[in-house]
Amino acid sequence: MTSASQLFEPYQLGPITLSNRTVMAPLTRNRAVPGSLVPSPLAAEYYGQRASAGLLITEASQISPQGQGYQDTPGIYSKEQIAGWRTVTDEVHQRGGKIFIQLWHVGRISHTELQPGNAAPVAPSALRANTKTFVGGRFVEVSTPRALEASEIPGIIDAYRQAAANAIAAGFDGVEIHGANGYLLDQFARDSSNQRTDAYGGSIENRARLMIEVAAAVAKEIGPERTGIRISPVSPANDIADSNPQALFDYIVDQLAALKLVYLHVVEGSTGGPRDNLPFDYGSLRKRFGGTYIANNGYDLALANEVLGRNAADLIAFGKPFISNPDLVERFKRGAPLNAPDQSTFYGGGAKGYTDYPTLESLQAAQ
Ligand code: 8OZ
Repeated sequence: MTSASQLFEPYQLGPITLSNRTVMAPLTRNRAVPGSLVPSPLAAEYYGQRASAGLLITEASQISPQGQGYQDTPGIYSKEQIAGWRTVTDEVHQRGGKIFIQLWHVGRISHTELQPGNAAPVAPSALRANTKTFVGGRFVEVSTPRALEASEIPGIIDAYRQAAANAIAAGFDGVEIHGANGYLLDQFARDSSNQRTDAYGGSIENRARLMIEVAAAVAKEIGPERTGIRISPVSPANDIADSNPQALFDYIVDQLAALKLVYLHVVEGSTGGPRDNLPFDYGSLRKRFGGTYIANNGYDLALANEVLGRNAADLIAFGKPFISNPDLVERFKRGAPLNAPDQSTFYGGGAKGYTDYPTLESLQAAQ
C-alpha cells in the first residue's frame, strides 16, 4: 500500500467513524442572515456538498452577541440559530458526513458597530490590535477594547458551555473550541495581548487558565469525546505574539491532554501564510497530547501524504481547497485538477463562490 492511500482510510474519532482522514477546516464566509445571524439559507447546501470530507468543521460561530467581530457571521446562542444549524447537520448526516461547529469569541477583534449597545469589545487588557475587521461591507480598523473584569469571566465560560449544549441540540457531532488566530482565548494566552495582574495574567499557568477552563466546562457539558480545540502557537494572525510560544503551548497541551479532549487541531506556522515563520516543535504537542492531532495550514495532497506517512498527524485539514472543490476527496483520489478559489467571494455574498463550484461529475455531465 502506498502512503497516498492513508488519506482515504477511515478513522475513529472518539465515538464517530470518519470515512477518511481529510477535514474541512473552519472557514469564515459571512453569509448568515443579517439581524438574526442564523446560518445562510444556502449553508445546508454548502456543507452538504462537502459531506465527503472525513470531518467538516463549520465556520467560526459566535457563542454570544459580544463574541461577534465581523459582519454576518452565524451565532449559536439563539433558538432560531439552533434551528438553522439543524438544517445543516441534517443535510450533512443524510449525505453520510460528520460535522463539528467551531465555537468563537473574538475578544478584541471587533468593532463597536457590532457590539451590544455599541459598547467597546472586551479583551484581557485594553490594548487595541493593529488589524482590521469586516463590517458594513468594508474592512475597518478594530475598536479599542476594554479589559474584562475578573467577575465577568465566569459568564464568558458559561457562554461557551451553553453554546456547546446548543450545538448538540442542533445535531452536531461535536464542537471545536476556537483557541487560535488572536481571538479571545489566544489573547489571554499570549503575552503581547495580556497584561493582567490577576489569576488570568502573568505566568504561563495564569494566561492559559481561561482556555483550559473553557475546555473543561465544554467537555463537562457535552463530553470530552465530542470536544476538540484549535490553536495556532506561532501565528501572528490578528496582531498577536508571545515571547515563549513553545513553553506556553507545551503547557496548554499538557492540560488539554489531561482533559482527554478528542482532538488537537494545530495551525502550523502563520495562518494562511508561511508554515515556517518561526521555529516551533509541533511534534512536542503531538506527543504531549497523545490523542488525535489535526494538522492544518497550506497542505496539499503531497504534503498530506508525507506527514501522514511519517505519522506526524492523524488528520489533515484543508481550507481554501475545500471552498472551491466540494468533491475535494474524489479529486485527490483521482489525481484530478482542482478548481482555483475565487478570493473575491470568500467573505459575504450569496451562492456565487459558495455553492456553485463544480464537481468533476457536474463538469463531465456538462460536456
Ligand atoms: C478570516 C476572516 C475572518 C475571520 C480565523 C475566524 O482566522 C477567522 C477568520 C478568518 O480564525
